[in-house]
Amino acid sequence: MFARIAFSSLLALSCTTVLATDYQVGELLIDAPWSRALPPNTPASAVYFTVRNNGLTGDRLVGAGTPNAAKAELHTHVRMGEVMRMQRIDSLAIPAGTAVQFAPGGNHVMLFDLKRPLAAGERFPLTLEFEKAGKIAIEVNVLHDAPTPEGHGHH
Ligand SMILES: [Cu+2]
Repeated sequence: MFARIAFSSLLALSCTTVLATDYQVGELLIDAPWSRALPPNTPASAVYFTVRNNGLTGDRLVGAGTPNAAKAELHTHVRMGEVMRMQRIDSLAIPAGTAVQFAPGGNHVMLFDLKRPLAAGERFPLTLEFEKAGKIAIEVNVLHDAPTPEGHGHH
């Protein structure tokens, strides 16, 4: 039992260092930004992360940009009859005291016309713009798969 606890804290510690790089702007914390590794010539991709709002007032994510793609848009998924389709949104509320997930099948930052392929192990810069907190530059980790839950939630 003790060994198990010790191992999982060690794991959490190493994940925090390697994967779950946190970024802070004002009262907002951006956690573990990642993007899926893609074959060369894939035209579009998506970036995922978590935004925690530790403040007492709500904020909104209003834009994103990266030198790695011609265009970045905020997207979410909406149900259209039987299927979930992604849809562009102008902004997304980050209410006070909540953590808003950007994840496959849900909210994401969509990247169009990638300037170069995204290979696993690489990182690329992304700027997020919030209505109140302003802009923050983060680094996106390119991974084969979504980070494991152990990489999150240890804050
Ligand atoms: Cu999309």
